[in-house]
Amino acid sequence: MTLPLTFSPEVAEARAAGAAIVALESTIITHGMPFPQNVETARRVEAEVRAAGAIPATIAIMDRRIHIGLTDRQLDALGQAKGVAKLSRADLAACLASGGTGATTVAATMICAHLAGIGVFATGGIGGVHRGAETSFDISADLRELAETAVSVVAAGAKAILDLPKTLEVLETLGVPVIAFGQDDFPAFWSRSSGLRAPLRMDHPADIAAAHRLRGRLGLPGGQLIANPIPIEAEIPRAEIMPQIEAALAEAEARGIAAKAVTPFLLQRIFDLTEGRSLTANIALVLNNARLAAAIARELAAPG
Ligand code: PSU
Repeated sequence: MTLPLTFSPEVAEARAAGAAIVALESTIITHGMPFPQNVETARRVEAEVRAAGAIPATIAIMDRRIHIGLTDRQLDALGQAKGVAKLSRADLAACLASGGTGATTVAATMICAHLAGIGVFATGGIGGVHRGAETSFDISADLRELAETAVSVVAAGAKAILDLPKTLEVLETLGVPVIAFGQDDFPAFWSRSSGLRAPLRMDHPADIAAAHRLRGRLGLPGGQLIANPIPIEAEIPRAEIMPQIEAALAEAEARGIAAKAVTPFLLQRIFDLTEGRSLTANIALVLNNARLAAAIARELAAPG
């Protein structure tokens, strides 16, 4: 049985030419940002990847196929669709089998990118260990995917709504390289610093690409988390956003929000509480991650 992959014309051409390709996820479009900013941002992210010399491949599930690269019309439709499934490792195949429409999280996008031979992927922030995980056991499947699937993920750290020390602990246990780009601290999504030191630091995309390749040669499974801090002019300092994060977390708990609904609920509430500032920052950090991912993809596409 052949893989149910459908490449957009642009991505098919890039593959044939051996060009640099950057995978992009779709949950950020369907569950992470409101319409129309979601579609506008997705388009800007794709344009940013192209401007940086690589080809974007936004990934989503439609009509029993894994789409690697979406046309403008598909992107627009996805951005306005209702009831789209938020897919991770557990439900990717079931969605394909039943013919549903699904957006891919970090975990599912890594799986699909790897099947398509794409080594690097840009997103906003990965999922991780939720606060209170010691009782809820809520740990994003994104972490285990990083341990298993050989894709380098460029993110502005893990989302600051999470328990970041525990997230770093789990990544260490799983043997995932966590590489801060250009600074010592692990970034905290809307803020440049989490107050925690990242286990590794790199300052050049070529080094990140070389480490990615070396892991493959050494037979080490899994990918790398490239933690790229939000640009200084766009950041919301930690002290400023923390009260809003706390308020949103308290509300989620009071309302009994659980499992897959937690992250989208918190992002929406923090958007309301910051009067849209969190979304402006989120857009800036995704664009910044797209640029770095394109630079890494170009290094990976170069002979070496
Ligand atoms: N980055 C963003 N916004 C998002 C996400 C990433 O800027 O909404 C999505 C990713 O798809 C990630 C998911 O995999 O949030 C994490 O969800 P959870 O905590 O339920 O695993």
